[in-house]
Amino acid sequence: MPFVLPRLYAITDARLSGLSHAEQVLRLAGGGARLIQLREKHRDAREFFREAEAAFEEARRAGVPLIINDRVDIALALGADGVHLGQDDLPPEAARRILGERAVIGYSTHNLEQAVAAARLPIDYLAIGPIFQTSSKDNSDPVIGLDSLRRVREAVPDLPLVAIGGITPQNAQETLAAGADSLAVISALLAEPAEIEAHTRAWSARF
Ligand code: TZP
Ligand code: MG
Repeated sequence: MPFVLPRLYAITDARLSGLSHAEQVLRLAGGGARLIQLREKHRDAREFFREAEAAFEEARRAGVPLIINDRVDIALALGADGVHLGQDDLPPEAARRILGERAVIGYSTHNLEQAVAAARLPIDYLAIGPIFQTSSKDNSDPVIGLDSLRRVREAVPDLPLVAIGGITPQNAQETLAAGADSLAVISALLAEPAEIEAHTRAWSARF
């Protein structure tokens, strides 16, 4: 599936939503999400793989690319569209060797220095954050704010840039104006499970 980084990048959270990853994908895709990441921090590999299989089926049915957080092995086993890696995961060069040229590899950074270093890596997009306060990540790095986002944009002009952390409909526009190509969002989409589709539709229509 050709990779396009859309304005909204939806990320699943089974604890927050109380829903399976498959059900979240169904609702997010139903609301018009064009890129979804499965993020699972509490289940073991066996359980996550089973869930990811079902979620991948829903994503394929909806024609939405699916990225797996952390787990290169699960991304490979599923044939998912790619993987999203952090500073403590397998290095992007190793993931590229495993997954091949066509896989999408995203990489999280948390400050200017990391972002500049990441520009030399074999990645398809760079994520930077948390931009604002977030409660969706345990042991979150310090909030960097919009000024840092602007500095990262200037220092790394050529890589697609995803902003993450505390992004809401209220601060989305200024985050895009500060240089983000895409907004990665968990709680503003998932915190009210019955409204996931409606909230996603509202975001998709607005941005
Ligand atoms: N990485 C940096 S902040 C964050 C991650 C995974 C959580 C973003 O979630 P929310 O609820 O959109 O702030
Ligand atoms: Mg990670």
